[in-house]
Amino acid sequence: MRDDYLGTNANVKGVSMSSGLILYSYFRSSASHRVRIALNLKHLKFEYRAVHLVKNGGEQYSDEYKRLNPQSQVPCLIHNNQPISQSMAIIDYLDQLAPEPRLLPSIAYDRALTIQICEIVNSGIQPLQNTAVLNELEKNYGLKAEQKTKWIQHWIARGLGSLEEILKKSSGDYCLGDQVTAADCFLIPQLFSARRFSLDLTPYPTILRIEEHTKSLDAFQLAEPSRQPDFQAQ
Ligand SMILES: N[C@@H](CCC(=O)N[C@@H](CS)C(=O)NCC(=O)O)C(=O)O
Repeated sequence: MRDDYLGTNANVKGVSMSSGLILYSYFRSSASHRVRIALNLKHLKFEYRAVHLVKNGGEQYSDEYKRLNPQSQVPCLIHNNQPISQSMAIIDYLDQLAPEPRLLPSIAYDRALTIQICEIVNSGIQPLQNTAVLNELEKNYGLKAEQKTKWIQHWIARGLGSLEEILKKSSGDYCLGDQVTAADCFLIPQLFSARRFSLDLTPYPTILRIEEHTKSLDAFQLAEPSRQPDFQAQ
């Protein structure tokens, strides 16, 4: 067991709930949102530690946080003093730790389809709207606010368009039939970002139908950005 990762966290606000799991998160981070849903679905209590991605140039760049995640991104889950970053890896880990409900299905094709849906969000949409990418576009390529919004809308629409086609075939109440999977954990937070950037979601009726079903689940409600201790209205 490593005990050299966790410092005093002078720069991050903690809300202690006395359990072995600690989640470094930012209320608006869609990747953190995915993990919050997964933890809630599995009824795993966790201590929430907020990392403000904007304040003071971003707390994710502090030396203290970089010891946990050298990539300077949230989320980062700590278990047994060991850090895990990348929401896909975290959710896979949680599936090993607490197998019910299983978020990555055991049937090979269902598992592949789940990961396919997750990755469309994880590598096809979210990285293109990440804070660091947007800052780079602004700073070194001169993009103005309006152009950045168009850029974001373009990539989200492209990703949601392909998801809509896949989900027409794969979904029941949720992305894969009537069982909640990791695919739902990835899809729903992306819709919060889509709305934040004023994307018209009417071309995606299947996605909106799935979202309606998740809205009735506590695990999804409690994971929403507005329910987090570091939430700030804008
Ligand atoms: N693929 C990563 C994405 C992580 C990520 O991009 N996190 C964003 C917030 S959603 C972040 O920390 N951004 C900070 C920055 O860009 O400086 C995951 O799934 O965990």
